[in-house]
Amino acid sequence: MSSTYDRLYKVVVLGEGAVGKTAIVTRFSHGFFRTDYKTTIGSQFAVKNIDIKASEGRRLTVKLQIWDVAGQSRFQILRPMYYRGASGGILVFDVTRRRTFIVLQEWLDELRKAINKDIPLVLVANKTDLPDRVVTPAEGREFADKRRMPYVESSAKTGEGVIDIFEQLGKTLVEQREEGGQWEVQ
Ligand code: G3D
Ligand code: MG
Repeated sequence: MSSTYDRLYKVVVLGEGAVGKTAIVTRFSHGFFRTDYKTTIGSQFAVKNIDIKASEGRRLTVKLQIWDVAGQSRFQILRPMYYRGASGGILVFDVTRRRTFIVLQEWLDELRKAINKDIPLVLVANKTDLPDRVVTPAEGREFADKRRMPYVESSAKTGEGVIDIFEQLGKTLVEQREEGGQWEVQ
């Protein structure tokens, strides 16, 4: 309770199994990439502070409580529980597997059904370091634009784009609040 921050937000990370959700959260919260972690069981969360530039040149310390929700279908029944109270989300697909892109809308539907409102989300095209990419940047961007979400390309392996994901989300969350939005947890 003693750590200092201006805002606290719960963030959920969504997307099919093996798209890189855990790798992104690990890279962001610990700054490294591991290949040996186990398939996320149920859920777990990481906490990390980021600095966000707010209006009038103010800087805010935003604490993100990031819930890495298990993507496998056998956890489907549990997921709505983890969505509860979320202020924002990160929706991840794997640029080398088209299926993970095609099912994005299902993830949005599941989230909306669980929390009954729209929350700020960032669309993440992950694994851009791999040579066998099949989903183009234009396709990803179009999906995001249609739903008015920021779009970020990332590689949890190289770290490229990872910080950007959370900064974009943090910025959107702060701006929503400044416009009288209702997404803040506390
Ligand atoms: P998930 O949490 O969405 O289920 P994970 O996905 O984070 O467990 O990642 C699934 C696999 O993809 C892991 O490989 C992980 O190392 C790999 N991965 C995640 N992000 C990237 C990335 O940006 N680039 C590359 N090349 N690989 C990535 P393993 O082999 O451990 O199953
Ligand atoms: Mg995982």
